[in-house]
Amino acid sequence: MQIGLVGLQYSGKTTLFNILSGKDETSQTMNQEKATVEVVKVPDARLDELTKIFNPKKTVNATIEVYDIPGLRTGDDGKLRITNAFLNEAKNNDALFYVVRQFKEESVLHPMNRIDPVGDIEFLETEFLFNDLAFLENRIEKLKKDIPKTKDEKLKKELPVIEKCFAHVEQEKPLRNLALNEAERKILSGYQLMTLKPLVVAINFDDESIDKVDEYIEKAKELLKDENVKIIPFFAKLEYELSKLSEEDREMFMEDYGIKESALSKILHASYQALGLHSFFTVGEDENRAWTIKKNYTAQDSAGVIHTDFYNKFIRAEVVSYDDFIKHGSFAKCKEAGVWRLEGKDYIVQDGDILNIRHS
Ligand SMILES: Nc1nc2c(ncn2[C@@H]2O[C@H](COP(=O)(O)OP(=O)(O)OP(=O)(O)O)[C@@H](O)[C@H]2O)c(=O)[nH]1
Ligand SMILES: [Mg+2]
Repeated sequence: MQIGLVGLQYSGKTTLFNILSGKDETSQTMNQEKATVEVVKVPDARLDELTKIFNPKKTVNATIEVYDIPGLRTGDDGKLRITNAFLNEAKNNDALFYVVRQFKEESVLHPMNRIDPVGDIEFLETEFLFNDLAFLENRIEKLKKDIPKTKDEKLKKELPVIEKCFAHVEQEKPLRNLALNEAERKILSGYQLMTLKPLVVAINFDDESIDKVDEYIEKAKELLKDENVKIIPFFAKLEYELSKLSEEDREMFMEDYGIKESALSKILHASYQALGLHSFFTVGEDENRAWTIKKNYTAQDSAGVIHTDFYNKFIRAEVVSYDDFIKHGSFAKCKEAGVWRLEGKDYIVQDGDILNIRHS
């Protein structure tokens, strides 16, 4: 799974990226031209607990790939707009994170000379809408030209879907708010439409503005009018400083500043939520591991995430929920208590299930 940090120049993306990856500021490349990627471990207290119990040779956390994409900057004509290089980097991600700037710092330029996080969100939304609109318009034109000349039923099926999207985007509404069925989503899946991607908005505050957080979040919500978009505040500079402290000191300072959850944890939770993801576990002497799956994955789909062979040769899944396991302490006790189950291929795996796949 890949998430991309996008925004205007100097909004704090690389600073945030360095917090996520635990990197030092010295490795931060200013004025970088290309996106940088980091594989970030997803912390999971439940997995840590299972490791204490099983003491395996290896514990493997779920991971998420974070792309730090260079921000939009003004061109030679003094105008700020999206470039193809930027779009190509942004398009490859499963979800987008808008990183916008509230922090005030005279020594750090803003490409539009303003501190207006909600205005910056609006700018990004408008640019992406415009981009999708142009793509959809071209696609409709092409389909209308090609359909009379071909027997390809696929093209005929595609046209109404593209037209439906076009009508929506034309009203300046992002595609993530449009109701689409599975077949329609499949048709669109290859096109990497920007406003169809799940979105999280991260506002970068300075520590003097902690009391203004709610106000800005309300304004951003009003602008986006979308229940599905999570808006999270973070404090890049402050949290970067804190990330260098010992865990104990960090927790103390976070409490002092009224920061309840670290940027890392907030971002990972928001990504899971935006993408409709959760985790299941496998345990054993050799390895304990957390696996990331979509919330609607069946036992067989989940087996396939471990290994394609497990999908093809799936027989049954042995299932115990994490809570039941902790309550009873061992698989044998779970069996006695009747909470150890054998489930078939269509069982919908729940967050925290401990699975053992039986296969031929
Ligand atoms: N005072 C203050 N400075 C910050 C904050 N966040 C970032 N900065 C500074 O702003 C400058 C730009 O931050 P970056 O994280 O490099 O910004 P970016 O979004 O990666 O910029 P581009 O990659 O050029 O798009 C750096 O000098 C940071 O130290 C903040 O919360 N407060
Ligand atoms: Mg950067």
